Amino acid sequence: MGNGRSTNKLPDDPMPIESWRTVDWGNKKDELEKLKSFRLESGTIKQLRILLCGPSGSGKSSFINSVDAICQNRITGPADVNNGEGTDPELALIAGNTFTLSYKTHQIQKEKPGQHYPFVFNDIMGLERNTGICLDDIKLAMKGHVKEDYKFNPKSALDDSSDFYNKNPTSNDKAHILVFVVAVNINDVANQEMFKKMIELRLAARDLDIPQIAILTKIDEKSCPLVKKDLKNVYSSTYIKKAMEKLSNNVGFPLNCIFPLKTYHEEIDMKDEVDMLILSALRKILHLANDRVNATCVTATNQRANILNKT
Ligand SMILES: Nc1nc2c(ncn2[C@@H]2O[C@H](COP(=O)(O)OP(=O)(O)OP(=O)(O)O)[C@@H](O)[C@H]2O)c(=O)[nH]1
Ligand SMILES: [Mg+2]
Repeated sequence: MGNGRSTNKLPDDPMPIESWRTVDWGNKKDELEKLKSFRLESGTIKQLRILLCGPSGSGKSSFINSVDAICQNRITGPADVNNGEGTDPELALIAGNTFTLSYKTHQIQKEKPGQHYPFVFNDIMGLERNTGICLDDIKLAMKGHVKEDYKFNPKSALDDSSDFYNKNPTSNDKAHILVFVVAVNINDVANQEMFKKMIELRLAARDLDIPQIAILTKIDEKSCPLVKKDLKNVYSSTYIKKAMEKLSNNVGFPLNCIFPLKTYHEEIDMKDEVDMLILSALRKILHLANDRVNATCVTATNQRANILNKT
């Protein structure tokens, strides 16, 4: 009491702590090699589908662009990103402050045109406190019912009579992992409504047997001076640790499923430390998704074998 701070406000990063997670900062070449050699073990799907969700302006589209940039070794921009400052008032009336309006699949090109990594990202409209994407639309996207270019309507979810409704989704259309993209300062502006939406989505993903992970973006913002000065301080920062713990406590992600990073949103050149944080999050995303797909295949094969044995 008496210091004038809101209870949700995180402290300014006063005392660095001992680094509590290891990042091999000099190991980018190896990380990239591992990514290039990543293959799907299961023969049943063509690619892993990574569905991104999270508050509007949290950096979903920027994350996709950053993965693409790392894979191309140059700054690229397949997904449209908005400068959060100047949202068109007309657009804000329709969709709040969210910039991405449609369901888009982004492939990531390998060295040669026509060759792609065995994973895709799905970018969607952002969550907003009172408007933004309907949660039911995200659930439909998880199940593979949403077709490419569907324009989200914050007032009502996709109807099964729409041309954009995929009535018979295959295992390729379904999401294989749900990635929550959350800006580090969500805890400063914490609103229970947003956390409630994220919890509902986590539970829906759990019920569909889709693993979930969170990435904490914008760790370079001025609220975190230690990390702004040097990204390598990320796991020595009290501010980042507390932000991760609050996200974990409020939405339920285990700490080892939360990855702090910054995206390429202002740079014109690549930086190894930016790449390393993104690559370590991506490695976890791919392994979690791939492991779950493999486990599902084994279960399905066993079930088929049981049925055959009984007949
Ligand atoms: N400081 C900082 N800014 C970022 C970072 N990532 C994204 N931004 C900025 O945040 C704003 C929103 O980024 P987007 O990638 O469009 O966010 P989004 O989640 O796709 O937003 P919607 O499509 O509106 O839901 C842009 O101005 C970005 O430049 C980051 O890691 N650090
Ligand atoms: Mg976007």
